[in-house]
Amino acid sequence: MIHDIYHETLPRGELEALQLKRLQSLVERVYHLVPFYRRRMDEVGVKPEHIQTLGDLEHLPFTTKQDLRDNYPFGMFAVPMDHIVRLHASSGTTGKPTPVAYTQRDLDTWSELMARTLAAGGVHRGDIVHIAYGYGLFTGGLGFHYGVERLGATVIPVSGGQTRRQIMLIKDFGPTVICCTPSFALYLAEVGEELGLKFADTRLRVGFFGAEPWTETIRQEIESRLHLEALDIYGLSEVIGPGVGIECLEMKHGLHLFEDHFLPEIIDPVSLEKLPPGDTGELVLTTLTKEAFPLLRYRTRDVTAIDYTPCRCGRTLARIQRLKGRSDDMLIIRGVNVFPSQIEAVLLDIPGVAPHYQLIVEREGHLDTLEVMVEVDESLFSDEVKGLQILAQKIERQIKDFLTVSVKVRLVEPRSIPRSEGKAQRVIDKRKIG
Ligand code: DLL
Repeated sequence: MIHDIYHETLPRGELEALQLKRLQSLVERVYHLVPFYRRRMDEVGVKPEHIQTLGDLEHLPFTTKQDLRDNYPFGMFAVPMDHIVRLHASSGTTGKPTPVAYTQRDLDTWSELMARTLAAGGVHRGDIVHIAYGYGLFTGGLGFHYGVERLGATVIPVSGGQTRRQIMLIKDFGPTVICCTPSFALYLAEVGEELGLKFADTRLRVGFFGAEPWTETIRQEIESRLHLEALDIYGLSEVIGPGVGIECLEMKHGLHLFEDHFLPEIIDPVSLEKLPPGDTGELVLTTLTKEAFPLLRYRTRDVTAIDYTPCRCGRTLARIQRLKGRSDDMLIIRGVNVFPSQIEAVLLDIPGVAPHYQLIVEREGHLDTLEVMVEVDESLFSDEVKGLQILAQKIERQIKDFLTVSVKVRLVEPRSIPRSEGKAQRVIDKRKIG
């Protein structure tokens, strides 16, 4: 059952008419209710009545994470506090978190979007859904929770942590669906196998993995070890949480964006020019329906490309490609742009190398160094040192070939890189600290 099939399959003309109507009402609201937006719009001389077509979006100012920080904590909210029924906060890598707010209607919209997300993966009433995303200020746990309830399926609100206990619940409660970060899925596979659980014997059928970058190779690994279909789900707290984009089962080639609620653009992160469909750039999102915390042209910093061609599943919603990284956490190593996911792709193509790695960036004198710490299989590790050296050199060569950057590879024992029960910390950039 697809919940809101009407909005998922609208002909483009009708969808755009709806988007324009919603955009006009949004701009009207933020101009009158949020001093920050009024100031920004006045600065560029745009009034709400100037928004006559979707193309006029380009005249509106961007909003950045820095703007949210500058208005900390509640300066960007568009309704009085007594209309706000929920606060969450984004994880925030530096300093204070960014609070985000929901009215009751926002929670209804979010639940509906999450029900649509789950339905895109074939989830229905009668399914049992194991939610191992963290519950709390993070939007993952509660976002999924309300979506499952809206759909009428059964929730197991496990949250993060207690991995061995989670394995027991997967065995005993028989969930058919699992939701967690891709790195935690691999950790569950590892612990489950250690405890003798045969995932093929569980009832798990489909998983919703997101909240951090991952690759096709990791997808294949999760699918084969957990014996399920692994779908990529995208979202960010500032925009709503999970429930912004989801792959459908028919075509795991891009994530459908819920365009009836979020208006996408792809821009060049340097020139800020809008890019045509198919070009890779930074995703910018405008929330069309949110009441408490609306955003105009929010720069997500997530790098992807957009495709408006129809999907075999029948949805007319545009698709974004699996995220390629972020325009702000992109590492620049001696002048070369490096996305951690590119290094991961190289590592995962090498037999004997585990999908657990960490990148350590340092500066020696004026030179950046990038060390790739990666776990290898037990069997390799018990080999003689010579064999390990040859393997390390091989990886160094392949990374050099692929990325044109020289790195130092350090092979470490299985399980020596700290596991995370939420998002994996892939990059340690020591250049910023000292
Ligand atoms: O991670 C919301 C979420 C929860 C999404 C559960 C999916 C599942 P934040 O903590 O605000 O919100 O982090 C948002 O995480 O801007 C991306 O850089 C990254 N991210 C989210 N989903 C994906 C994905 C949640 N599927 C930030 N692939 C975003 C790659 C992702 N990166």
